[in-house]
Amino acid sequence: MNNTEKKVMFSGIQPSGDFTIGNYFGAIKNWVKLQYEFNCYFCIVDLHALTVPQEPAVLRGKTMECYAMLLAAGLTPDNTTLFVQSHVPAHSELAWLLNCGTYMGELSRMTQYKDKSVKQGENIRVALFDYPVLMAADILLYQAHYVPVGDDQRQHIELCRDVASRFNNMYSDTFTIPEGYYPKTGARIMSLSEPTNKMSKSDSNENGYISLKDKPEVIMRKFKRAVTDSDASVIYDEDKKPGISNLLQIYASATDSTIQKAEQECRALSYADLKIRVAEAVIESLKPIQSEFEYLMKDKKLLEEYMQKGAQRAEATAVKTLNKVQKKVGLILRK
Ligand code: AQP
Repeated sequence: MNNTEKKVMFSGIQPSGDFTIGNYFGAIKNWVKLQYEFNCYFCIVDLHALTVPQEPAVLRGKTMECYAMLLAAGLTPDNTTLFVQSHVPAHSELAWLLNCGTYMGELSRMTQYKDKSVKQGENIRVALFDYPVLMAADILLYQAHYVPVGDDQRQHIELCRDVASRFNNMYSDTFTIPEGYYPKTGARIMSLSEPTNKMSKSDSNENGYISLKDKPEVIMRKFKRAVTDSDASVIYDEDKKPGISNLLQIYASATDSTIQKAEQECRALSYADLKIRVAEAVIESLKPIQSEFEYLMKDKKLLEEYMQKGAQRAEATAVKTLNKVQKKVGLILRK
């Protein structure tokens, strides 16, 4: 099947830190499989990262590293349009036009905004409130049928569908109405130090997450410190034993197995041995990615070339959609 016959898929990932095994087992590993089945647009969403304060030089560095990491994890420019969001200005332009048709009330209901704004204290950025509209623009520009996301993004996908349908009804069919794609094998990985919270790359406690760049000795040390419980049985029970359940989930993901099998295999282990077993599996599964990442990071020119080609390919599609929208709302297209 060639790309034009495949359904379109879009997803983005923020360069707000080093990718964690949460990002990898929960999203990136699936993207690598999906790139053969769908016409995929995957994107480093640097504009979304700016919704919270960033150090400019750090953001630039992380954007380059995240791009290299996606290639190292197995996305290939032949099968995926892999690009940086800010390289395609149509994202910001469509976001503005969609803003003109989105209601304050709709955005106020977004739970992620409510959660994240609490962490930001007094000076909450307008962009944090408006983030779901930019996300809608990201998706709609490519006429995406599917958006692989975690459960936490369900509400944002619904908003995107509402905004797109409203536009279609007001002006005539313009946007494909996308659907969330929730892969069965997608794992939700929790923090090692607070296993009731999701593992996050911007966690201020670096013992909470395993970065894809962590060296084997660091991975081992972090797992040895992982919070468990005062019991001694290796049983999967998310409510009563979140720490142990998380370790079993990570082990299952790293060994391409199921939680049931992981539980059977590890049942007789002490907590200390379980931590070592999980750490070794993670170290092993990250080895090829880490060596490919190191290799790619030595050739910035090649990375920039990939970025440029990815952006050109993305832009060719994005501009078509943007121009349609501009015409429909009454703007004169520049000749
Ligand atoms: N802990 C996780 N378990 C499973 N999946 C996860 N994802 C993130 N964390 C986990 C999935 O990774 C994709 C990209 O996420 P993102 O970087 O755009 O934003 P996020 O979900 O906010 O990820 P982080 O790591 O928690 O970033 P920060 O700390 O910057 O907020 C998504 O598909 C997500 O579900």
